[in-house]
Amino acid sequence: MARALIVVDLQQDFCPGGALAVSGGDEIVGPINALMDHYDAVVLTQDVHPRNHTSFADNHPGAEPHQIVRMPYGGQILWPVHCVIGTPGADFHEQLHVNRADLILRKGFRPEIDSYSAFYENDHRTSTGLAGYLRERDLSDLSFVGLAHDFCVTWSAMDAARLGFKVRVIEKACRAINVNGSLASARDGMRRAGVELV
Ligand code: VGL
Ligand code: ZN
Repeated sequence: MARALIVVDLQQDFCPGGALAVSGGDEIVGPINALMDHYDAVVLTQDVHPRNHTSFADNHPGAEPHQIVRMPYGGQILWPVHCVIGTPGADFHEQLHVNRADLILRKGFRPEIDSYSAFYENDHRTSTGLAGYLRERDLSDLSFVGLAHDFCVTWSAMDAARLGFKVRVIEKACRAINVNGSLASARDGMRRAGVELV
């Protein structure tokens, strides 16, 4: 049984100065680089959206960011335009040790559906293929870090637990968006799903 560090969405747009900046997002880059030495594998996830993505408030006339709309796959929070494919905002933080990655997994590239989790798009059905990759490499012990704690980190960790992986979230190497109590309910959900918070 081997151990993987999964670094979620440590990209320019989620760091201070970015389009969907998470407070203190840049503070975790150094600690995450240091953690990489202690794992058998490093996976980076990258949130990438086409400009016409359905999660952008801009693409819903009259809508504002953080508003919830109904999609065929369920409720969807609308976000500011962020991580548009081919723009600097979609790039990783410039200090992140990207060359240490075994795998860079992109998600959110389909215009009609968002993907918070690194395992499934927001319909909870469309697979990204990550579980298969990890299983084939016998990477069954997973530690999650990155952005945002209460969205992409949480959804990824909960899916991983449901899929039978051993899952830990290293909270000091995460930062949250925290809209409408989202961090508290995220931590609650993770504990109930059997995710270890350290
Ligand atoms: C994320 C909102 C929209 C995240 C991505 O990485 O947590 N949050 N897209
Ligand atoms: Zn996104």
